[in-house]
Amino acid sequence: MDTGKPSEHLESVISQATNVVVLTGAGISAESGMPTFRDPHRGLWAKYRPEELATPEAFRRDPELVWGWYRWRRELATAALPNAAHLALAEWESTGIEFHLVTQNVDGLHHRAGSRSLLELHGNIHRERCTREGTTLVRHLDPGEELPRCPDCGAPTRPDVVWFGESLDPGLLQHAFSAAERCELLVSVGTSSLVYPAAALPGHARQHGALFVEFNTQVTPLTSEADFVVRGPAAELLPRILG
Ligand code: BJW
Repeated sequence: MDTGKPSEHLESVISQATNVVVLTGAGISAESGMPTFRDPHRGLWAKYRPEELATPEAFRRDPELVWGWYRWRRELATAALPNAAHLALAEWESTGIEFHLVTQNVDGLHHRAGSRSLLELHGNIHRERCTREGTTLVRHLDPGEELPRCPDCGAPTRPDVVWFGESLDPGLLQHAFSAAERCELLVSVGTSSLVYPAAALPGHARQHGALFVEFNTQVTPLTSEADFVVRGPAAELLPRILG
């Protein structure tokens, strides 16, 4: 573990905290085999253009292409297993402290690890949403199937995720920011802290008096604001420090 700032008190800060918000990103699922977005070699955006796959315009232009990509990612997520970092967060929540897990991930691995106080800010890849009625559903999709359609009204469905330029669910966002205002410790894990509004959560918590801890393999734009930095793979270091 290489800590960018003094870390001798981190374990005691964590063990004494009674009101915690954890913000996670794709890095926490990396050791489950899920690709991150912005890794320069293996990241999704190194191989695919977000404008062609993760915007409402892209879906209007070519829904088959977008659905093909999401079906592939859905299969990856289904085959993946929660890793030691997902499990450590679920265990932390189970100690009974005031705990909110805010994730940008759509892979469903936190839920499968047992986390319950979970806010999925960018949606869930296992859900579809009717483009006409806005209703959501979870069902198996066969790989060769044509464009999925709503079983009630027949309109095309889309992945129930938040694309660039789309608003996040206002209720979820309000819940996350209000939890950040009240917490004494905000821990970010495996996010590049580039995508807003999620990236504003640590700053919001700090403005309201919280300490901020960052777990990441790399420096991010928020590293210099962190009270503690834990540099290295989350599945190894998070369980060790929460231990
Ligand atoms: C490890 C590790 C290991 C690796 N252990 N660590 C304010 C300012 C500037 C811009 C905006 C703003 N407000 C809105 C915007 C526009 C836009 C935005 O933020 N753009 C920026 C890129 C500049 N935001 C939006 O459009 C949002 N909507 C919105 O704000 O609506 C209102 C509005 C609209 C337009 C204008 C103004 C207001 C919506 C954002 C939706 C993001 N959608 C995606 C796809 C979701 C569906 C899907 O999965 O397919 O969400 S994009 C992608 O990025 C995905 C992620 O959730 C998100 C964040 O990525 P994340 O999780 O941080 O992953 P990476 O890959 O970036 O980072 C991984 C990190 O892990 C790295 O740091 C590694 O080092 C680390 N790591 N292995 C620990 N083992």
